[in-house]
Amino acid sequence: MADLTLDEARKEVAALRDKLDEWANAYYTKDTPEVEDNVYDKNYNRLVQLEQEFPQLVSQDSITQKVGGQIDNQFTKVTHEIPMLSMGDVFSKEELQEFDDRVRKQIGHEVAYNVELKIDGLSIALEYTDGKLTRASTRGNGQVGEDVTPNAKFISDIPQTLPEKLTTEVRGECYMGKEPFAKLNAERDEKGESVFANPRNAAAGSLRQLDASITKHRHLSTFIYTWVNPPQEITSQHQAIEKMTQLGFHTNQTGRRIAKMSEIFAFIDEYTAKRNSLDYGIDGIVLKVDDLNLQQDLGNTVKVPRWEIAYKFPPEEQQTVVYEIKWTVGRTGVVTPTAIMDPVQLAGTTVSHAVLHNADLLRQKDVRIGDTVMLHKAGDIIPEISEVVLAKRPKDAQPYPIPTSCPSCGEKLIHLKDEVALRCVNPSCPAQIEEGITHFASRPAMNIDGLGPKIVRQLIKNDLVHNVADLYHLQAADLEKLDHFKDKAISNLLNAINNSKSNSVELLLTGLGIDHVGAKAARLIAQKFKNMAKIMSADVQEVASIATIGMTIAESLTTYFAQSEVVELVNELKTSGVNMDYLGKSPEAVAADIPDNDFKGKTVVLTGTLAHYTRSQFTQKLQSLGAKVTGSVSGKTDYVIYGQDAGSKFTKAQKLGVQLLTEEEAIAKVK
Ligand code: 3B8
Repeated sequence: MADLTLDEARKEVAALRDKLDEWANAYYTKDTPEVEDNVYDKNYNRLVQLEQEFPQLVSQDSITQKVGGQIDNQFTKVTHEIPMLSMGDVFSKEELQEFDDRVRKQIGHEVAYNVELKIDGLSIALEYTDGKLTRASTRGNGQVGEDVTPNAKFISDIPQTLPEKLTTEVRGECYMGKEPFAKLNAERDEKGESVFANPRNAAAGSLRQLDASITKHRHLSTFIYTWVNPPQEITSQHQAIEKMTQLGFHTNQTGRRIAKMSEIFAFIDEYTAKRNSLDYGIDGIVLKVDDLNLQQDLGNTVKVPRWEIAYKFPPEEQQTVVYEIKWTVGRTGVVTPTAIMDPVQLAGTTVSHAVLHNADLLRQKDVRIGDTVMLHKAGDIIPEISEVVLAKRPKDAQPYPIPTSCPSCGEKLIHLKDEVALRCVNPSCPAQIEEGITHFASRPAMNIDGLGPKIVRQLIKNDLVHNVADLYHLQAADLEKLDHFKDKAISNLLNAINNSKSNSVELLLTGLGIDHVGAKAARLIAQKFKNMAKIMSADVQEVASIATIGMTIAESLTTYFAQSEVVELVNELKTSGVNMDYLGKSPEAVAADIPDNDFKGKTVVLTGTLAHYTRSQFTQKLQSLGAKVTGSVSGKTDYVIYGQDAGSKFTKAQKLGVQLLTEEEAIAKVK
């Protein structure tokens, strides 16, 4: 950064402030965040860093000079006699160590901290007069908040009266648990209403309702963590928590008084791992100097207390540079952009590609070639670009053009009905045919060894195949036309194609590449109907009556087979000798062959990240032992096997009393 000129810094600061103001406004007053928290934090910290480096750029209206968010003028205002500060935060253990170094230096000796979970909600202040709840308010901008007293009356864990006639104020976090959050969003989605991006926003949107009866139905909770004016005999944070608990406040019981930094780091590791299995969201750990007198000695800066700090969990994100945007045509003609980037390590894997899903998203995120982008993993798995780092955009970067014609066949691209997807609807588009045939030959489908994308491309280019049925007409003389394709390779491929004729029908069904009908659905359908003729004449209801098959699959299947070209294609395959019957062994017959073991006949669910096997390896192993591996936990589940970062399935298993096994315990049983 030292190499930035003042002029460059001024530009970057202005851009950061614009962006942060907009995001903060969306976050605080509309309760609809536009970016992930970590993106906001990164940008905010960058602005702080620049303002430190270039103090002449600090201005009163910079977001760094305000506390918290904007206040909304629809609510009655509440002035906080004692400001509601926010916390300073750090993002690494090193910075946490530096915080402890500063504290010890200022105090002159070792100190003990009360270590608490950082609940992901919004701050709330509760004032009691003679033991009665008289006012509840939000933080607002720290000085002035909003009066939410009527709303607080509908939060069941907030005591309306205290067992002692105290006139006092406590503060804490108002949050929505993961389950009520999921339920609320499901209901909203069903009604066609917008869903909340995260529990924090759902909590804010539910508390800050002018019509308090809405709050009543939202299942909010609180964790109270600060006693603003405790009685004399309370001398530490942990005592304050204990006494507030006795007074009937809902407090978080995971807090611990710890003096050693090594133990604090262990606490962090413990909750980094347990984070997903808690019933409520946390985004870090809070360290508070436990002794209230020492807290006073340390005091506050203008913005944050000096005696406490928040350690935020590491955002699993990375910066990298986009050097190409590639458009690919899928099996169904959908044309999608993929950003190709300098490879980076991200949450355990090397990532160089990020699918942008559709042209709209590319336009919205305005990703340009040469741009530096922030990458994270959606759902912990799929690499996704969170945003472009505008400060690093090359001066000559141009908005990326959205193609109007198919990159493969050149036909005009269209939007079907109300789809966002761009589509090539040319049925003879080579890219679509190539994808379709490659899929047909792939391992989960007809499993034709040696028929990968390269060979398929050549077959199409040489006009040897136009659809999957043509594969079965190929002769040795045809294959001689392919590059570097000699006798041995030719006979191997012809053999593989010939062998595929005797596959059980579910593989053919998978290979046809019907929307939504993957290998699993195909197997279930084939098991039920036994042969292709019956599958083709099945009606929607019959298909949907299969357990775990829904209307989407059923409708897709029946619509597909209603097309005359499809009927023709299947007939052609049949004439070529492709098997049309279900040959699978019955599950009972398969099970009878398996020797007794702990998993035979059991229903098992895998969750979290496994350390020793991939999900599919472990699933195969369990299936080979006669277990049924399913995706969701219910009363019928016998075991839940969990790895790192197990989430809602783990919690549900605990609730239902399903036996939980660590990956290691499960492996021990398998051996
Ligand atoms: C002082 C103490 C702010 C906070 C605080 O779980 C202050 O203690 C604060 F100025 O915001 N989100 C917590 C949490 C938040 C705060 C806190 N303690 N456990 C939280």
